[in-house]
This record gives sequence, structure tokens and C-alpha cells, in this order.
Amino acid sequence: MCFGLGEGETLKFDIDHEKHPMTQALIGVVMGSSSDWDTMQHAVQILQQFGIPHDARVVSAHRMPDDMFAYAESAAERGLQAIIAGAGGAAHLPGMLAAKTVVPVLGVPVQTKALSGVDSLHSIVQMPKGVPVATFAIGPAGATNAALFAVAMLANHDPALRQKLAAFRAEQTEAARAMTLPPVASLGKA
Ligand code: RP5
Repeated sequence: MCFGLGEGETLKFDIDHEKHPMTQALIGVVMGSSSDWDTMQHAVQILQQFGIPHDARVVSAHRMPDDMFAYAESAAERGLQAIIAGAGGAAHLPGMLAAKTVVPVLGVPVQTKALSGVDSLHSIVQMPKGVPVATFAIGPAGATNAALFAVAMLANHDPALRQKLAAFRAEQTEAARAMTLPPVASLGKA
């Protein structure tokens, strides 16, 4: 049974577009557990920085399978342009979402204690042919890059956003050019 729901009930993800035309999420961020938030908040931070309407929530593949399907099945209708899905361990969430929607799914492998996230990475990246999940690096770098990739997808049809993305890249370039190295440390004698 899912949080607070009765037998046979599943969460509804419908949005009243007429009531909320300006707040309609373009990117959905989902994760298998609140314990994934430390990682996944890096994706949300980028979406906020670029002013992309989004929503974020826990949708656990193995604990909320019906909710996961409802989320995926309604994704296109709700106007989502991409779903960023993070999960750890035997990380089924991104692949199962992708199986139920043609909205692009960007997978983020969450770092695990037992296998350092290599388990999550393999679970997400090794999709059998026919149902792709674009897979990013393990951990916060992957979450950040998944969001930047989503921004780049949206920027294809939004010149102002494309300019913002170019400015973001230019800022990084300048930061790297400004990097200096410390003097060589004295290594001492053996
Ligand atoms: C996965 O199991 C989640 O994505 C999370 O990474 C992992 C552990 O979940 P919790 O036990 O912390 O809820 O479903």
C-alpha cells in the first residue's frame, strides 16, 4: 500500500492546465527515496538556476510501482519534456519509467554504500535495446549534468535559454582560466 492511499488507489499526477498555466512543470525530477535527495537536489538546483518549471518527488519503483506507472503514463499529457530519475542499488526506476512513456528519461545513478553506485550505474546504463535511458555519472555530478542536459534540450527551442546556457559555459571557462597552481610542495627526504 502507498502512503496514505486506500487499497487499489494510486496517486494522480494530473495538473489543471487552465488553473496553473504558468507553473506547469517542464521537467520532472523523481527519485527512489528521500535518501537520494542529497544527490538529486543538485539537479533541482540547476533547474532553479535556469528558471525551468519543474517538480520533484519520491517515486519508488519497488515500493510504489503503481504510482511509478501512473507518473510515467501521465508524463506526456502533463507537458513534461524530460524526466530526470535518480535511484540507487538495483535501480529500476529510470528504466521502468522509460518503459511506460516516450518522454525522454535521464537516469542518475545514486552512489550506494555497498557497491559505491557501480550497481546503480550498471542497472541504469545497461538497458536492453529498444527502450533507452540516457545515463549520467554516478552521484552529484550526474545529477547536475542530467539537469544541464535537460536545459540544453529545452534550449533547442528557446533562444533566450540557449543564451543563458552559453553564458553558464562561458562563466565556467573563465573560472578555469583563472585557476592558478600552488608552488610545488617540499617532499622532504626519505
Ligand atoms: C532505492 O534504494 C533508492 O533509490 C535509494 O537509493 C535506495 C535506498 O533507499 P532507502 O532505503 O534509503 O529508502 O530504491
